Amino acid sequence: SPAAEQKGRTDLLFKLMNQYLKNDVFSIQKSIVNHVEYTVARSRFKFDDFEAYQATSYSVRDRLIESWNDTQLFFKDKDPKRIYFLSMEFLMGRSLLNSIYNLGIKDTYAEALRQLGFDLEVLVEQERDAALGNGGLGRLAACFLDSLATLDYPAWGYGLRYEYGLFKQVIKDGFQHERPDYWLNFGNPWEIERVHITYPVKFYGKVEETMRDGRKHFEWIPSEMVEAVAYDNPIPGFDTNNTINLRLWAAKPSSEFNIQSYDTGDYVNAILNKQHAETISSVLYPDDRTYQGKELRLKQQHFFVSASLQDIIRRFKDRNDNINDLVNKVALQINDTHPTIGVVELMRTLIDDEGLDWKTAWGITTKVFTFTNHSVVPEVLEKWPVEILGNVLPRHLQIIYDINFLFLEDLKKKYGNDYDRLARMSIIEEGEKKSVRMATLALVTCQTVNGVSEIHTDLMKSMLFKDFYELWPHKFQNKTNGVTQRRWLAFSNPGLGDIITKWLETDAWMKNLDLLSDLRKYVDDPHLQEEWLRVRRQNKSRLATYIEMISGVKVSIDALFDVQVKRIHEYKRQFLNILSIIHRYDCIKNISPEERKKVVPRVCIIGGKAAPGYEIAKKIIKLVHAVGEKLNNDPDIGHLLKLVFVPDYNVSVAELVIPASDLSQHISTAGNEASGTGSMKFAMNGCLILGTMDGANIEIREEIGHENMFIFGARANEVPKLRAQRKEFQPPREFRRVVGMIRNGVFGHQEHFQALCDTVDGQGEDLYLLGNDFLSYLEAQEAVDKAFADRNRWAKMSILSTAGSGKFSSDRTMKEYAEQSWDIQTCKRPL
Ligand code: B1N
Repeated sequence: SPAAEQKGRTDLLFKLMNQYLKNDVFSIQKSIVNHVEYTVARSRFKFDDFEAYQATSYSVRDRLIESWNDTQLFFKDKDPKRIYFLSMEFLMGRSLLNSIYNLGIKDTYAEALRQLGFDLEVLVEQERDAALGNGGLGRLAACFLDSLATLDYPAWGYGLRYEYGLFKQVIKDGFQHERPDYWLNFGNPWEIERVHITYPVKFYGKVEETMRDGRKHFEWIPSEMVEAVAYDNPIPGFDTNNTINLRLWAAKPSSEFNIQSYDTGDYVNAILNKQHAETISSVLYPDDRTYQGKELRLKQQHFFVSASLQDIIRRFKDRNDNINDLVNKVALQINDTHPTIGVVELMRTLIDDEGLDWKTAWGITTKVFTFTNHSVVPEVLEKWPVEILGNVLPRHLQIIYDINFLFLEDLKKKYGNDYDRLARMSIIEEGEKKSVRMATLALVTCQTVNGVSEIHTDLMKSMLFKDFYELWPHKFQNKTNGVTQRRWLAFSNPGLGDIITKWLETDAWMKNLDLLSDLRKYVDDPHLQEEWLRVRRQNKSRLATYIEMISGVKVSIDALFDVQVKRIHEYKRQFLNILSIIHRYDCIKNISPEERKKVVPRVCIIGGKAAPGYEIAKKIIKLVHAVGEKLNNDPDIGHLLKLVFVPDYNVSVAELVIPASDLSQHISTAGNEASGTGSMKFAMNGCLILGTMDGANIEIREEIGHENMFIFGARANEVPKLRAQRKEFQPPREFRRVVGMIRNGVFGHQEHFQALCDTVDGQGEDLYLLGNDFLSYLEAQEAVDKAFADRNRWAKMSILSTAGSGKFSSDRTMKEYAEQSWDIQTCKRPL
């Protein structure tokens, strides 16, 4: 009978695979060697490091798939309310080490490989970074996924599978050049292509109005259709059986659409025309924080949210019949405004495809979405020209107009004819070129909006979105960012991790970072201080080797490693850092050999990418090289001061640099950095912070103690006034002197730097107040020298930095979102 046959088959399947893959050394070796033969197709008797990396990764992937499958089955069975994290960027970095650590099989893999004649540490270096993000925003999304998996939340990430991630930075002659990031060229073992999970995504065309059941009905007839194909990236949690999913969409030509174009006789051209569909997911836009209005970017946004929503609704319908239950089963988080068109797409789906009336659709949509804002200044808020939006997404523009009409009607009831206010709050910005304000659209349609640090949220309420805060105070929340301590402390700084575990007598801090505060008890213990400094020295020595390799500059590990690594931007003030380095150089040059003996030696390290079109940022990179060239080769200076630029700063380079830094700089003009997350990684690793009262620095200072940080500069509330008085401001003599040195060609290449100097000493310029903050910056630098000269004091401050960084775990951030924004519960798979 069919039933018996079925049972027979089930029994057979159980027999074939009745347990998980084994994780003893021999089983792991077997699976690696099998992959050498059958996946990589090399001989088990002869394979190189890269092939060993590939085979190792495939064997880890097998284990990830087991866990992924079972977790997804468990979620499906329990059908809890799920959180979907929509983001244009996920800056994942490498996966191998992170995966085996999280799965708890790192040591066994290391041993298995050692016996086979390979060094895990070497293999790990073979992996290309997945750089599907620009910086903080993308890396935040990646840290969030790690925490969501670790905390057992029923979560998925959704994004784009860019063929080219963030450009590779190549330095020639001190200038940045951009090269494509061919990260997929040698295959990607960490993704699973789902050839059958595809959705059509529509573009362009027109909207037809008809009557249906006595109601107006709108039908969007697109003129372009592109297929979205799913690629799943398993995200294992740490110390849990849960593995969640990051689903990334790639664009493929639609197989259904436009079939008739083949019948015109021009078969070859019909195919070539379809090829351009794939360009939608081909490249990540580098962030230059100026709104560019590129049509392809809008298409990327719509492409990924439309595919994601179709996928989410399909999954919802597997288990639910009533679309109104969506609000109980689905939470949609939008990472900045980039996925905001998804709100409109959901309205469109509910009304046009599901046949709901406006009110019902609105009721659902406005309950499922929550929005995180990541910017402080209004100039960078995303807007789309009505013309472009209406052309690419005609039905969406209609819906946006309808939303805006109803919203403004409501506002009029409240504010009467306060037209200034209505114009400010309208989703549509009037003017020569009308445009859609995406942040306003998100504010009007989302259940909550949050900032990413306390000061940022305060500024959102009092400046950026003041009108909206007055209207809907209950919508506003703060969620201070965090980072995952697994990747950023435990795995990238195992030496320090071991010390922490030893002194706390537990490794529970890996899941509960608040425990770090117990280190305070031992801060004066000379043994702890000794061990602490020893590991930090080892890390510095690793970095020194790397620096010599990339730049040829030999640096002393006794020197203070002073680091500023982040995207290059005027508001982040790398230029201020360079000016103080020049000042230091100038001082050393002008003192006696006797006095020089008292100077605390420094290695200044700067790294980061400039957006390809951001000329001033590119000049800053050139200046770092020019100044470095001069002082690294000055025999008067010797080891007292070095300046090196770390090229192509990315997640992997960060993992090397952060554990080896003594001091890190987060010196944005107050009121400009929404949060900053690099600072949290440095603090966790026992690196001291030199910073302004901006973004998360303020909260870090609260946690670590002001006496353990070096804070300087104007406060956010003083900045507007100082800016207004720029014309009258006379920068201090010291400032004028160092800028003058650049202008006068002390570092050569004069012609390149005039425009850069103009930004700080031109009449009424210096928007970022470098001149205003210069003296207090120099004072803070002096305080740094003094503290570093006292070994014990520095050790103590370093330990207290780590001890005070418990709050900055992304686990804490994710719990806050889960409880205050998404209203979701954990869903932990038993083994
Ligand atoms: O988001 C990070 C914050 O820690 C940083 O302070 C903030 O600058 C960063 C357009 C952005 N804000 N906006 C972006 C990225 C790409 C793009 O195309 C804007 N990134 C941030 C995490 O909260």
